[in-house]
Amino acid sequence: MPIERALLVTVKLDSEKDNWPIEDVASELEELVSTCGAEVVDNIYCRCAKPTSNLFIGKGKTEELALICQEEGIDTAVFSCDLSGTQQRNLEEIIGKKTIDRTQLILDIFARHAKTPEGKTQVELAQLQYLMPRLVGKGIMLSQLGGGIGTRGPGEQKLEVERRRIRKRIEKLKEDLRHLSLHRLTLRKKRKENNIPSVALVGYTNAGKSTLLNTLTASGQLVRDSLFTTLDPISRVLRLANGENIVISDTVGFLHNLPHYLIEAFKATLEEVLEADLLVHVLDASHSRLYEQAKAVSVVLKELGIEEKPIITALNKIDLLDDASWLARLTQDFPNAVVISAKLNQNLDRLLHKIQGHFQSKMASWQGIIPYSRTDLVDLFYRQGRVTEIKYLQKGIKIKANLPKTVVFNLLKNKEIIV
Ligand SMILES: Nc1nc2c(ncn2[C@@H]2O[C@H](COP(=O)(O)OP(=O)(O)OP(=O)(O)O)[C@@H](O)[C@H]2O)c(=O)[nH]1
Ligand SMILES: [Mg+2]
Repeated sequence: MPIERALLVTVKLDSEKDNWPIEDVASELEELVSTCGAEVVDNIYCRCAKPTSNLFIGKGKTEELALICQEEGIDTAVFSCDLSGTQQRNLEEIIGKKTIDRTQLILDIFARHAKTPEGKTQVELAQLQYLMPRLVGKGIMLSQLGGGIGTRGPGEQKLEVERRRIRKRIEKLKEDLRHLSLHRLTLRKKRKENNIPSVALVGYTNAGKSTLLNTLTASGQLVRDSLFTTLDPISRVLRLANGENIVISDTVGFLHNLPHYLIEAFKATLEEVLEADLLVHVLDASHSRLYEQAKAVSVVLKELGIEEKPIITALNKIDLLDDASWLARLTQDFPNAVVISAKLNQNLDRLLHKIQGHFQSKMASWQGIIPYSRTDLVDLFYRQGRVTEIKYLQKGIKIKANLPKTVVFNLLKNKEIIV
């Protein structure tokens, strides 16, 4: 099959307040298109004050695009903005070629990369949710005018049947996701009972999260130099130097201007992130848009309502840095970050040390004597901390342990216990 030839249309509205220059939006769009396996033939910039409801961009500009498509043998026009169904159809009519927007592009990549049933279910759900509002036809417009003779053609009926079918399918997919999520909830509950701390790797797509998980746990997770390689949540247990276990999870990468409902659709995948005790933000230190990417990640974390979670920043891919001043600037701007190379296993011990330090600061050593009527507490100590000494005396069970500070605090208030 010949390679699809794409024309990119990067649109920047005057009202957009983000700090992404149009060139950066364009080059990211280019990366997304290349990830889909298409060839980027040309990239047209389009600045406008306000989107129009029928075409998004101006009519003159659209006709110009039509001409370029003809001259350059383009198969597909890809817009960097989100288009409504009407805009997309109108643009397609004038341009005369398949016209898609950035969300469709992302969905296409997601569909290619989803491997597990859960990943696939989420992608299908997002695709259908994208499609639903775009299923508008002439028949519907007429029926909204009050119906009447000749307004209920077979076209409308077909559309209505289709819409009903999709709605049913959406419900079914949501139900499937609820089941899968329940299963993970049970696993997480078990972990929580055993007090295994959880760490989630977050970061911009392609920052090196999966590589980091692999190097840390030698787990063979798929790594590729393309966007959104990971779509399914993967968790592994890792033993720290102090003998404590933690669960570390890899997940879907973030992106600038990620459409809101895509985040919604991927909430199940992001559950590990939502529930994690600690986040490790992996940044690609060699990327020219590092600062914008870091900001985009903060925006997504905020949108997920977890911007307050403790976070350790890891500046990754330092093996690719040959400019010392760039590294100096980064370490100044991210003073608490650990500088690593996930691929070459550089400084990962420092990162682990930092993770360990974080959890240790939540623990305290405790010793005391528990009455025999409260052996449930001994169980709790084993589950939630580390018991270093246990002796069965006549007056009770003498215990030395490393316990979460919250547990120690409650013990201090307990009159049955001899400290
Ligand atoms: N040179 C170098 N390359 C790295 C390093 N870490 C990751 N990479 C490369 O960066 C690319 C992306 O790595 P992944 O681990 O798949 O990135 P990710 O963050 O999981 O990406 P998504 O799953 O797409 O969000 C791969 O080609 C890796 O080999 C590093 O420390 N140094
Ligand atoms: Mg990955």
